[in-house]
Amino acid sequence: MSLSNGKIHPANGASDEKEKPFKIFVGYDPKEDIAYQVCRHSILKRSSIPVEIIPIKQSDLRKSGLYWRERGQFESTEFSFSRFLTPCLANYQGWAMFVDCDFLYLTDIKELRDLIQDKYAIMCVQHDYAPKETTKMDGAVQTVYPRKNWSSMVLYNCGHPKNSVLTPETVNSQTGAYLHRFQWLEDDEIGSIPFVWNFLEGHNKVVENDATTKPKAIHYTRGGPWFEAWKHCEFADLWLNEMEEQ
Ligand SMILES: [Mn+2]
Repeated sequence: MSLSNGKIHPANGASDEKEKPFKIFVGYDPKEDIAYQVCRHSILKRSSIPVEIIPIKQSDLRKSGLYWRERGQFESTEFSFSRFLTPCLANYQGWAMFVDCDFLYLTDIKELRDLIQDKYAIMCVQHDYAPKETTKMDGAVQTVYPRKNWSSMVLYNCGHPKNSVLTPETVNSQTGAYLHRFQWLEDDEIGSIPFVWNFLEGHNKVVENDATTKPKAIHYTRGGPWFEAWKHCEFADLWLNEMEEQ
């Protein structure tokens, strides 16, 4: 399979032809290429608005001089820090989304985009969550900290003045705590999105007859079916079906 940058998906619905594509930056790790492909496919297939999906590849960012920090021992993926370049990569204009590659979308991304409110600097699912596992995926150490998982899917108001602090210099030098806890923002500048848009496999639960608990995007945060150890995880069938139909 080949990766294509900046694939533009035409609108399926009756949206304005002049509408700018919604930019979606997906964290890319060469160890999880298939996860990226399936995530991308799951968004494009259901989208009724034009979207532009751009993988955040550390090797490309290093070549272009936007990323130079050394990999720390607590970074479980190649996009642990580079994700915070999202506003920069979107030229500090409009709204753009960042999402980890280990997501599977089950719903039209337009529904998520329609939740955007310009008064916020960012919007995300505000999990109250402490993971039970101490290791994830291929054994990389997992750390526990406040706002865990909040940064895995974020809508960035890239032109918001507060986000201008997210320069390459900041992203390359600041601590994990500063970045992952959004310490450049006040609490009331962070908008909240329903948890079903970052439904944590193994943690969040579907409640029978409660439509508000039905996942719109599944996050295989412990490791997904593309890893041998997780091939029977909850919702594995949905991911495997999506992979096969590509
Ligand atoms: Mn993840």
